[in-house]
Amino acid sequence: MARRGRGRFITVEGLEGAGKTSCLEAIAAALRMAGEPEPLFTREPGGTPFGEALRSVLLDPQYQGMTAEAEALTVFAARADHLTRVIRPTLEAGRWVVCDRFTDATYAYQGGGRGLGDRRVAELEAWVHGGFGPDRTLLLDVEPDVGRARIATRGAHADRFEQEQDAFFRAARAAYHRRAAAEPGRFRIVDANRPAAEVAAQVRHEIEALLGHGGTA
Ligand code: T5A
Repeated sequence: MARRGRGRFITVEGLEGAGKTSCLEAIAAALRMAGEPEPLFTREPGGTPFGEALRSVLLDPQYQGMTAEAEALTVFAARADHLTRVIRPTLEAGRWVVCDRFTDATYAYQGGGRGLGDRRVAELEAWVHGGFGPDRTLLLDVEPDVGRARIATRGAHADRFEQEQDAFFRAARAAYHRRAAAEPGRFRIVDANRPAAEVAAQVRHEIEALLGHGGTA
């Protein structure tokens, strides 16, 4: 039997409440319809026991005041473990990986929101994953107020990032837009201010289009 080629690496990005978690089911449905094996769904920060432990620290409001540098290094420490132990081996085995946030989130939140700038993030990116990156990134673009209102209906305590002010999220969103403009071949922007069914329909369409361009690499 012919060995399957490398799987595709899909990332989903956007601000809090954009609907990233909700859109994972739309991605799964599109792949199922196309007869692709179930992808590996994972997330950042997280995806390994070590990464999930660092996620708990990063989201914990008791660490309010963590420096931007410490935050970026912690995110990349989790990512190094995730890439080596989960993402790369899964792709090499021919399976798709769908990741809820990846390095574009570091450009948005630490580079933009915290003001660390692109250069520092790019240095860490070069060290941790070099030229490796997603095949397709779906940016669920939402107004910060719209996303915030959705999160508020959950009634859960705000995590360390959710406690940030509007200026932080506006800067993160602007950084996402710069990333998308710089790499139009990789990014697809989905207007996530619309009703969930419309967002899911566009997400399915984007995955079908990707499959139409060769499916498994
Ligand atoms: N982070 C992460 C960094 O700072 N740097 C990094 O490098 C990385 C990788 C992770 C945090 O870490 C930071 C960013 C984050 O602050 P997280 O929990 O993974 O936190 O991310 P969140 O964005 O906080 O996840 P959320 O669950 O809050 O947002 P989602 O996943 O975008 O939204 P979702 O799908 O859970 O939906 C939220 C609610 O809105 C409803 C849903 O039903 C749900 O109730 N909803 C809609 N309602 C109306 N219309 C729509 N279109 C809707 N879509 C969803």
